[in-house]
Amino acid sequence: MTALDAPARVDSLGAASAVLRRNWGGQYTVPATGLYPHQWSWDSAFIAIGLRHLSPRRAQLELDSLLSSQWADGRLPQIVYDTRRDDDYAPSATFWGSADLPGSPPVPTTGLVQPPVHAWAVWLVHAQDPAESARRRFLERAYPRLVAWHRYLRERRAAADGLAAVVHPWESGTDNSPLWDDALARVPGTPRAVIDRPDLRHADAGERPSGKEYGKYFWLAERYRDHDCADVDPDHPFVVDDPTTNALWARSELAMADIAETLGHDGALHRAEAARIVAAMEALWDADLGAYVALDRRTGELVRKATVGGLLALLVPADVLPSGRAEALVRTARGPRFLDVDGATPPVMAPSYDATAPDLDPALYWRGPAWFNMMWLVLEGLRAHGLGDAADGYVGPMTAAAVREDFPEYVNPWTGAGHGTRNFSWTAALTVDLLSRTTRPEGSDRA
Ligand code: 2M8
Repeated sequence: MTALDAPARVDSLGAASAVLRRNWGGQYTVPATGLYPHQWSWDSAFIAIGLRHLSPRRAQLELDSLLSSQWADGRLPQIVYDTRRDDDYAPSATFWGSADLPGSPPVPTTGLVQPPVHAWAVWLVHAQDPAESARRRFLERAYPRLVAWHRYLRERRAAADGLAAVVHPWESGTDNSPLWDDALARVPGTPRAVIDRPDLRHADAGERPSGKEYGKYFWLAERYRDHDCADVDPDHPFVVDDPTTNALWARSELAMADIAETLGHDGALHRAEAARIVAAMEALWDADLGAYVALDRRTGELVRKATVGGLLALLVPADVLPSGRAEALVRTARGPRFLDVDGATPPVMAPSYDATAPDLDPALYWRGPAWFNMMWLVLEGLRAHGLGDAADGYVGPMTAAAVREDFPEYVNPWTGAGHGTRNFSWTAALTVDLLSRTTRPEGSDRA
């Protein structure tokens, strides 16, 4: 079980809850008041998963506010802007000018998306307090929006291969992952916009994407915006099937089945869709690495690098995965590339990138450091395959690092030393989730 005794747990829960209270803006929680002063899509989902233990109602509001910023085509935007803070983050709401784009919602947003973890978050929030959820008709409101969101992925982002592609590294949530290096190499780094870097006021430049990467990020964002964010640009240079996005899409379809059945609808279509996505992900399987990788749609080539996102099909039960796949993924997760359970110095948390890769950097953003959302997902994956005790063993050291380092954005996987911004919302929220569940003996293996 956890390394924390009962009083330490109570203190940790208090400290994590205080971060979430400070970052709450009335309708949603900002990821961090300085570095990320708006609403982020997948952050809100992870935050709601923690908030459900503190206030199911606030968790519902968090997701409701994001879902109400949906575009007419179903997309859930990567960022919903607070225009009072438009100078504090780049690219800004002014850069995107979403009001002028067809099908945009009344609130200013980016045109990009982030990984689809929302349906699963909605289900977990509902399941925490079904009576309150029913009273507020939470699922009734969320379900049609989630159906439209997943339809957007299927109809606008999936090609013949049936997998959802990302059109910008920001959409993967794993912005400067080594998975994107080759595709980014053909993206010009010369946007028309002047690149402002308010992020460097809040985080060390050595821990953020480089100026060169930002040039390419802005150029790609401009190109997508200038094509009305319409997903019809045949020459968009960055179109990549991302293992994180697709694994979370499959997991969320299973949650959609639960939501549909709770509402008296047929869940079978969603279960079939989850199976279809998992089958399509075969195109991303790399047997040598024992992980799913990315596929560059512009070259047709696999990007053969193991990242923590390549393990996330573990979130799908073994009977939906191809035979032997769950065992292979568990071996990789617990092997030298990630948790290294038999190694001399196993990490506190799984690194974001293959620990055996010579170019891993344990302090540089998505190129090596461990992230609390990814580790939380890995632990859920281990639990889904009967390894609840092994998963529980990480909770104490992981939450202790979160508290000791003031809820950092990410950490050195081996020392737990904090990096990036502090008082980061999903770190606090997932700390709340892990501690709330492990304090209830009957809850440790349940969502
Ligand atoms: C980071 O991404 C944003 C762009 O979306 C940035 O670097 O400015 C990523 O870690 C992403 O996964 C996260 O959602 C976002 C806000 O926490 O920050």
